[in-house]
Amino acid sequence: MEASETKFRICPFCEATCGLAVEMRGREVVRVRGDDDDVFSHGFVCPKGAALADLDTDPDRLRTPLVRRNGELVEATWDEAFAEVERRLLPIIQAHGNDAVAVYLGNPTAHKIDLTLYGQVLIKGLRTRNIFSASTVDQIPKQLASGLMFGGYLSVAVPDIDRTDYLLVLGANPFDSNGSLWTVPDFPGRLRALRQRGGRCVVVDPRRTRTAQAADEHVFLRPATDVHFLAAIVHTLQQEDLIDLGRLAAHCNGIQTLDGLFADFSPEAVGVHCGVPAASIRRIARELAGAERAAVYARIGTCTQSFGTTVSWLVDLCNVLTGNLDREGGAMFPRAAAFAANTRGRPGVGRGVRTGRRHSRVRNAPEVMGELPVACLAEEIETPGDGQIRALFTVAGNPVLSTPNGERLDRALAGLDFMVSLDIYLNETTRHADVIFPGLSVLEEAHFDVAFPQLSYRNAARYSAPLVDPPADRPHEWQTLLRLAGIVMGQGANADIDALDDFVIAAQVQGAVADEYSNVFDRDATELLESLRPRRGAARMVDLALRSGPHGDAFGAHPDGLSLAVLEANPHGVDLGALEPRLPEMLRTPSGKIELAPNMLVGDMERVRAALHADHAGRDLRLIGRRHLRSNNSWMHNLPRLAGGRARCTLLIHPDDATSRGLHDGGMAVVRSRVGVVEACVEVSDEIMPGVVSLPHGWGHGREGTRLALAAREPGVNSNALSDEMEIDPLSGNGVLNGIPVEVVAG
Ligand SMILES: Nc1nc2c(c(=O)[nH]1)N[C@H]1C(S)=C(S)[C@@H](COP(=O)(O)OP(=O)(O)OC[C@H]3O[C@@H](n4cnc5c(=O)[nH]c(N)nc54)[C@H](O)[C@@H]3O)O[C@H]1N2
Ligand SMILES: Nc1nc2c(c(=O)[nH]1)N[C@H]1C(S)=C(S)[C@@H](COP(=O)(O)OP(=O)(O)OC[C@H]3O[C@@H](n4cnc5c(=O)[nH]c(N)nc54)[C@H](O)[C@@H]3O)O[C@H]1N2
Ligand code: SF4
Ligand SMILES: [Mo]
Repeated sequence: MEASETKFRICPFCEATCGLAVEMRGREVVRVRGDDDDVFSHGFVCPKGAALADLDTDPDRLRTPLVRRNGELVEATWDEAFAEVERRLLPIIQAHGNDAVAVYLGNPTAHKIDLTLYGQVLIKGLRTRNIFSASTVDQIPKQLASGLMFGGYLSVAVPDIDRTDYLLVLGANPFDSNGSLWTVPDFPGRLRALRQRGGRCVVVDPRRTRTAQAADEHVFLRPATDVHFLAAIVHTLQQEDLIDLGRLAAHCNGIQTLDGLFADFSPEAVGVHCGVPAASIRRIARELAGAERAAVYARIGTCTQSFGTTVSWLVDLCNVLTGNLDREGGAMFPRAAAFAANTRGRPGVGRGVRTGRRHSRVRNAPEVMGELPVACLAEEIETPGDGQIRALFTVAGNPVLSTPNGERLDRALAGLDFMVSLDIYLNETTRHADVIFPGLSVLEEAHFDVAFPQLSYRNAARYSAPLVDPPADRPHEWQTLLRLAGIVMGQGANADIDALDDFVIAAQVQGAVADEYSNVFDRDATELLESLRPRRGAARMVDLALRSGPHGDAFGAHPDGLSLAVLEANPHGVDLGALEPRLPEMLRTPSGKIELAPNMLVGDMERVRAALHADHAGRDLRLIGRRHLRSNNSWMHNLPRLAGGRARCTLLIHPDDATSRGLHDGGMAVVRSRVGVVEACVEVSDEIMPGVVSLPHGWGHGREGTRLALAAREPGVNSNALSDEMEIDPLSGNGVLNGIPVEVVAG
């Protein structure tokens, strides 16, 4: 028998980016463990990482393009599939213009270099205003708040968990999610260490999650009232004279604007609304201010609500006002080795961020970060007129299951003139496509994280080479995206994509040598391009970004610096040390200061005030989501190692609410919202607070035309049949996926 060999690969499934040790025999995966020598994750792994092999061998995973012929999706050659795109798409663009074509980028776009880097090339080539992504059902509120305060959409402060004494967590469950906008493998171990050294962790969540159970204190909070809870924390800091900006004082604008802004939000005024005793809010404010080193962290539960941006601002306001931003043990800014906008250009000042440079056609929702809210996608497809969306590219996304009123979108997709999907499955969304281009096996791809080192608990640089070569005839996804870019730019299905790729990298090199603050300023672009040879595609872009980045070798000028070759020689990664203070150098606001009181957010406080007094009549329960360790959004339910066990797509309900409705554990309940109705299996538990029910998202499999045999056996229901596409955070455009008013009756 062939000897086995252990190879190393960063896990691409979630933001923890664990290093995996993959034992292989030839092309076959024998075993997957955590890589103990990984400089960043030190051996941590979860069941999803270990299921890597299942994804490689999944018989349902697409390996050949599919093209719709006479209504049926049938296998086709790559050339046939690209030719079909050219044949069908170009007439649509010619007749109706570029805006008639929309793009939706899904979550794996943030995890896969090919998709991250070349998705943008396709978008540029398309020149459409209709760009959508999973960002508007996820983190865009936090990005907007960070952009307004610090000047960069990825300048997000993360807790320095290994050195903090106090961690306040709202709306996040890293025990199951492994963290988000905070790359922190082994959160459970780090929390344990924090508590062992005498630190304290408080979790604010409408459900007693595994994270809450492991913390020192769990505070039940009514969904979507975080904004009031945090306003009361700020109120208390102000009123009790607990504000101490420390060294940040010199770097802040707008502190006076905050005076009086929170006057109406005393803990006593918001307590009942939040479902939290006023005394607890006051105490938490005092603890936060009194702790030697503290950090506030909030995630999905606080972003996917109508005050998402304002809550995200208040989180960092708490960090700043208690003197905990940008200091050891507080909330800090990583310094990534590549691709970080806050390490480029002039340090300490920049253009800041602007939104609303254009608006959606039907609802007039403002653009943020160059995109429109995905909650608007269905109406933009359905509503006739100039600028109507007639064709769609989905790239690694499943919006039918992941976006508000997904069932309406499901119907809208059926009405498109043409749809192309880059995906590895024929699922609830891609079943509507006319052409599907599959990605490679996870074993066949290189890996480099573009975004997550900008959000990491510690600075490090890591790269994974492919574990095995792809079959010769199968393109990398960057090549697929370039061919599609060639088509939409009118160069035809057989455009010279190498020339296109050379063009793209040349522009990036030009940008680097023109940046007077870069380590390659004024260098000869041709010489730099020459030394990137023979790399191509994503690897070449990564090499350029590393070498011209803050730790880079500057193409020889700093011989000890980083390059892709250095990372290839270090398969367990290169540690770049604990986070270090970065203010004011990382700021990119026009003022060169932290903007504590951006107009947009101060202005939103009026709405916050009104919500405090809104009447809560109507549907009596509030629906929230949840995540399970062995699930990943909508697309890992087909893997044997992760499937099975207890049913996971259940409606969690408090015993009191169950009793009053005649519901019992294991029985069925009908859940109705303004937009939809589902029938779900009931799970009675006091881990959820009274008045709140929970359904996980990403379920609702087994539809006609999909090919997910195992997932179809335990299909679950689509929780986004209940979320309302008309409810968004007006500032960021993010969908409201938590706190949805619902009515529940026995089924
Ligand atoms: N109710 C509710 N809804 C939610 C959430 C919630 O908490 N509650 N969470 C939201 C969040 S945070 C997110 S990020 C979104 C996710 O929203 P989406 O990104 O739309 O959904 P995913 O389920 O992540 O879909 C990923 C898709 O990528 C495909 N894929 C996987 N690997 C590859 C690859 O290598 N190449 C290609 N081309 N495709 C690949 C999968 O088959 C799948 O179709 O859902 C959101 N929706
Ligand atoms: N196992 C697994 N891991 C994942 C994913 C997955 O699907 N499965 N998805 C990945 C993705 S795309 C993302 S973005 C991250 C998300 O990572 P997290 O942000 O940690 O997401 P969740 O685990 O959904 O935790 C959100 C918490 O918010 C709570 N919540 C709901 N509404 C409110 C509210 O109004 N206020 C407060 N304070 N809390 C509320 C919920 O009860 C829940 O415990 O996870 C990633 N990792
Ligand atoms: S926590 Fe699990 S899914 Fe996330 S990166 Fe680590 S092994 Fe992969
Ligand atoms: Mo996400």
